[in-house]
Amino acid sequence: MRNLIERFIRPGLVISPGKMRARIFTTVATILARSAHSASAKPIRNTRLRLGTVAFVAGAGGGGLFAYEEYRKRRAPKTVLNSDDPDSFLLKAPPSFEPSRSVTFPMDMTGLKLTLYQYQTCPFCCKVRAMLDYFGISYGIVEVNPVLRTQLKWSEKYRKVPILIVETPEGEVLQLNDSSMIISALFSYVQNQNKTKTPGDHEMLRLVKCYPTVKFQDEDGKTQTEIMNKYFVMEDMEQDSKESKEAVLSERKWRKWADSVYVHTLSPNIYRTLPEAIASFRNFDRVGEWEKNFAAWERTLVIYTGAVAMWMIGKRLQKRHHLKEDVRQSLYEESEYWLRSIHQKGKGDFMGGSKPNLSDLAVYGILNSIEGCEAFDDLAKNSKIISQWYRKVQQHLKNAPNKVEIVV
Ligand SMILES: *[C@@H]1O[C@H](CO)[C@@H](O)[C@H](O)[C@H]1NC(C)=O
Ligand SMILES: *[C@@H]1O[C@H](CO)[C@@H](O)[C@H](O)[C@H]1NC(C)=O
Ligand SMILES: CC(=O)N[C@H]1CO[C@H](CO)[C@@H](O)[C@@H]1O
Repeated sequence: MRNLIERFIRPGLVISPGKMRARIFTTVATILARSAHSASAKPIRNTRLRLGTVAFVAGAGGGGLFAYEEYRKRRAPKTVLNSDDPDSFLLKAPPSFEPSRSVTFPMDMTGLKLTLYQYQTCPFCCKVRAMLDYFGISYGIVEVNPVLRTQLKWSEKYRKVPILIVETPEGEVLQLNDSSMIISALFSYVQNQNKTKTPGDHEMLRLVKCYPTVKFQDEDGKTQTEIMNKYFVMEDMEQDSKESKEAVLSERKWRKWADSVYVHTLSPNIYRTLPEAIASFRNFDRVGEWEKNFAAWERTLVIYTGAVAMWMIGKRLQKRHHLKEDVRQSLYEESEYWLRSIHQKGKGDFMGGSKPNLSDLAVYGILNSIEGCEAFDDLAKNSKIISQWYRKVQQHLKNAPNKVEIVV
C-alpha cells in the first residue's frame, strides 16, 4: 500500500515544510545573529529570532509553499471545525472574514458562493484564479497577511494557501484545500452541470468526497498527507472514445508537470541573487498590495529579511530540484519543452488545442505569478513561450464573459 501510494502520489509532492522550516529558521537566525554581531557587541537573542521568523515567512508571499505557525497563539479566532472524521471539510459556518475584493461574472450559473484565501503572488493561487476567470465563476478574495496569517487561523490543521470556501445551494459550507484539487472539483462541477443543465442534489458534496486525504509515512518515517485524485476530473465516462481518453490523460500529465517540475524552476530564478531577490519582493509588495496588509516597518522588514531568506532557500531548492548552475537555463529549457510539446501535438496554439485546457491554465497561472520580475522579462527575451503562448492565454482570459471586479 505504501509503495503504491508513493508511486502515484509522491511525484506531486511539493516540499516537506516541517524539515525545511526548521533548517531555514536556524540558518536565517544564525546569519542575522552574525551580522548583528559585527554591528553590535551585545546580541539580543529574542529579537533576532523574531526577525528570522518574519524573514522566513515573508517567503510565503512569493512561494506560498511554507507553513508558518509562530504567531499562531496570538489572536486566534475560534476553530470552526476540523477533525479527522471523514466529513471534516464540512464547516458549520464560513470563517468570518469579509472579502477585500470580489470578482463577479453576471453569467455565472454555478449557484456556488466561493471565497478564496490567498496570496496574490503565490503561483498556486494564481492557478486557481486563472481557472475561475477563464470559466467565468464568481469569487471573493481574502488576502492573507503573510506575516501574521490571521486569516488562516480558523483552519486548525491546514495552513497553506490557497484554501477555497464553497457555500453550496443546499446550504453546506465546504473547505477545499489544495490548488489542483480545487480546480479539479470545480471544473467537474461546472462540466457536469453543463451536461445535465440542472445540478444534481448535493453535487459539490458528492464531488469533494472523491478527493480524500490520505496519510502515509515517508522514507524518514514522517507522516505526510496527500490528496488522492487531485488531477482527476470526475465525469461520466460514457462517450469514452480513444481520442477523448488520450486528451484526458494528456491534460492530467501536464497539470502534474506544472506542479512537480515547472513551478520548481521559479524560486531559484526570482531569488537568484540578493539584489534580484529584493527586486522580486518589491514587485510582490506592489502586486500584492502589501501596504493594505502591513505596517510600514513590517513591510520594509519583510522585503529585506525576506529577500535574504529566500535567496538562501533558493540555493537549496536549486539543488533539491536539480536545476542547472545557471538557473535561468533550467527555466528556459522547461519553458521550451512545454512550447515544443504543444507544437508537436499540432492541434493548435494550446495544449488543449484551439482553446486552453486545464493544463494551459495551470502553466499560465504559475508564470503569471512572476510577471513583473526580472526572470519573467529574461524569459520573454530568451524563449518564445511568452509571445507564442502566454499572451494568447492572457487574451482568452481577457475575453472572458462580462467580468466585474469590485474592490471593497
Ligand atoms: C482541508 O483541511 C482541513 C484541515 O484543516 C480538513 O479538516 C478538511 O477535511 C480538508 N478538506 C478536504 C476537502 O479534504
Ligand atoms: C459550459 O457551457 C458554457 C456555455 O455553453 C461554456 O461557455 C463553458 O465553457 C462550459 N463550461 C465547461 C466547463 O464546459
Ligand atoms: C478544460 C478543457 O478545455 N479541456 C480540454 C483539454 O484538452 C483536450 C484536448 O487535448 C480537450 O478535449 C479538453 O476539452
